[in-house]
Amino acid sequence: MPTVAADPGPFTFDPATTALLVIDMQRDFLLPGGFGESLGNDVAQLRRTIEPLAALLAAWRAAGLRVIHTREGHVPDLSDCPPAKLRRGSMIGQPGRFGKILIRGEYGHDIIDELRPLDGETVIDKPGKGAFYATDLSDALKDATSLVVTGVTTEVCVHTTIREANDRGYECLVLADCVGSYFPEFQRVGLQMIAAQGGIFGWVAESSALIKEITR
Ligand code: TIU
Repeated sequence: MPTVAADPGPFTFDPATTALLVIDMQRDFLLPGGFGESLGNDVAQLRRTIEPLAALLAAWRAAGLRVIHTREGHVPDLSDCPPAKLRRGSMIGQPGRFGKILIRGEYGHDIIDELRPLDGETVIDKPGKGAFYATDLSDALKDATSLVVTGVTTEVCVHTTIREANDRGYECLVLADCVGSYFPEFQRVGLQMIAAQGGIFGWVAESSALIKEITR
């Protein structure tokens, strides 16, 4: 079985029961001039994940392995958005440069062109930060026992999803160069939190270490 050099130790996985999760690589979070940037965030901090993630996706697909994409967003009438989220999420549902912000069907809600899902790949639409809450992700994962976790943002949707996955019994490998935060400090500490205490939430590795194992 492939074994990846990782922190806090080697991560061994069975490719047949491992899925690659690509979390919320949406235009609203990543495009210059979009929602994320309009909140004062530096989208370059997220955009550095695009190239390594595209390379990983190419290798993962070439190996015939499973890919699941997620998108954070809400139905147009916002009936799936808790009022508390709406109050603090301020701009959700408001018109933005790329359509209504975080609303399903809008241009900005969809995944960036560089990482467009292929036909047959599952796309999970989620109303929350975690990908398991109010979605059918558990069913979509079928017999998977391990997850390779990528996407944005490290301390928000990636962390929430990893924590949910842990409580459901999945082993998680998080790829440091394929997850991004608007805040460099949160990126650093967010990754440390995953591997601390002997891997309290999972393992952290670079994508090159995983690619090496799946292209042997
Ligand atoms: N996908 C995700 O992380 N949603 C967020 O709202 N992230 C922020 O960092 N704001």
